[in-house]
Amino acid sequence: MKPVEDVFLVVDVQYDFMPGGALAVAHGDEIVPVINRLARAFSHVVLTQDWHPRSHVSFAANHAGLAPFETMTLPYGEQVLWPVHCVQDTDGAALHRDLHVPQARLIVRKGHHAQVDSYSAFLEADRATPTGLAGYLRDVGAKRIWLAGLATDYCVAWSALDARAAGFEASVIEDACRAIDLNGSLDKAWRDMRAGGIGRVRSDDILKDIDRETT
Ligand code: VGL
Ligand code: ZN
Repeated sequence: MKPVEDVFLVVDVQYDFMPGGALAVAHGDEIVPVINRLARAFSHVVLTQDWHPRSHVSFAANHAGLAPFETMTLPYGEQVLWPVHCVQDTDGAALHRDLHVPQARLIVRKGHHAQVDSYSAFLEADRATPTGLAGYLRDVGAKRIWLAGLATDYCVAWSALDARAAGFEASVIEDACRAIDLNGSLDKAWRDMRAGGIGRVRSDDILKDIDRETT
């Protein structure tokens, strides 16, 4: 078991990001059993949930003449326009039913402000509005954040970079993530994360330590 200073941050394991979902991430469902296995190594788990009002500024449908995956400039910068996804209290916004992490003690819902997106679990896209997660993690004495979930190149990468900026060590468990990969976004995300001092590990690296302890 990892010490209590280690927090497993499981990002956006929601139906709309699964194959067949509104903003499907290829093979997104394959990470669910990997995350369930990894969760055994952590006493402290936090989940995130993308959670938008239907009027959300990131939805192409809310901008006449623009289509999903085009971009537009908003007051806080460039915004990719997405298909309508993870609308508050819809089935698509629900966490995958096969995700079994009973000890998870906090679910951070993000993207709830209609005019601001939030890929990051820490800071909204205006780069100014905190979600409260950094304060929570500091309060509970967290030091290292281990990230998994969807999508590698958006919500996972932004959360990892912001975890680091907030003063935590951060590592992404690459086989417990899947990417959207829009216009080279996945390569860029890994480059940015490497430059930002984010670790890149595989689930086996974590699980073999655990198995050694229990055998
Ligand atoms: C995400 C795009 C829009 C994600 C969320 O979870 O990576 N990507 N909203
Ligand atoms: Zn979203």
